[in-house]
Amino acid sequence: MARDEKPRKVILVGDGAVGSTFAFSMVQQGIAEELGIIDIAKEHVEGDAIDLADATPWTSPKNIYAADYPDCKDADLVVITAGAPQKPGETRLDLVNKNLKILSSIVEPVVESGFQGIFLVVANPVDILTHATWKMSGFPKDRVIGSGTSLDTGRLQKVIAEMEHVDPRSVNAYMLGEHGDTEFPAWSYNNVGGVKVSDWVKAHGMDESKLEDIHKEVANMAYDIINKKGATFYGIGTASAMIAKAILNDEHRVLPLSVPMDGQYGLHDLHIGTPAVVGRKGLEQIIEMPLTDKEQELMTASADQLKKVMDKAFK
Ligand code: 6V0
Repeated sequence: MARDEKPRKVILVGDGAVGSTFAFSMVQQGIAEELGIIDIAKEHVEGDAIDLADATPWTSPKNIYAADYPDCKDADLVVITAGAPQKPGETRLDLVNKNLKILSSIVEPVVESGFQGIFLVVANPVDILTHATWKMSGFPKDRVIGSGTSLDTGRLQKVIAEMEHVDPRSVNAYMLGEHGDTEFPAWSYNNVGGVKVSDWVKAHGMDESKLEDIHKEVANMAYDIINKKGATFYGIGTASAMIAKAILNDEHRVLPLSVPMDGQYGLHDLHIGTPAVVGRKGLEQIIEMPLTDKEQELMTASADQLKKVMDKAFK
């Protein structure tokens, strides 16, 4: 950052497992000069802010502090990770009522502060909470973004990379749809070096069921982790720091995010996971991937599932 530039300021709301991992990832990567943290567990935040600041002598100078809602006024980004996490056996959609309540207690005071920046929603069910944040805030659509299928896409890239023995960063692949049980891989696109994963699988003597196995493994990974250790946070903490960096550094990066549908895939009035371009102004472009008929059916089914839960929750 040049000396005369405004420091990049982030307010994190929710200092639990996901929030504190996000904060640590931000500190380690030197993303943002100022990080304020809000949580109902105020003393915990005070301790965490000091603990995080203890990492800065080996990373980069950063102003980290326990914040309050008026501090959001001149923030560039408010990241919401506050909310109940899944318990073993619970789906993300099961969290909707509890987390909508928590969300409204956050969005209102953030907006009241005069906040003019961008909301990044991470708490679950992320697609519905992102839509609700947009509605509650009255913000334009380009200033409310959800982490969408970022984590799931990373998981998919990792599984394909292990199978093909390549670096995950060389895997071009997306999970699309709801960040949840109805998400699906875009097999008609997913490729390594231009060779479709579906063709690679065939060329290596496997049939279509291999693709199904990968889909299931990715979709069930969160359940597997939650059953074993009670929560997932390293993956999403790192992925959401990457999204924050793309926004704050005006990267115009294409990421699989929860964004508003306005006719894309024939969908309206909901947020769902698809590739989108983000930068300093927030959401710059929504990319509608060309889908096969089968993939379009999966996207429609994923949206229908979200709509069903939303209709009940927003009544
Ligand atoms: P956690 O460890 O229980 O942390 C939640 C935090 O929120 C706690 O510190 C609470 O004190 C705080 N909190 C609760 N109510 C409020 C409030 N009204 N105002 C401010 N703070 C509040 O949960 P964890 O960090 O594990 O998960 C947080 C959310 O992230 C959950 O909804 C998860 O389901 C979700 N995840 C989202 C992922 C994604 O890919 N988008 C991935 C994993 C988890």
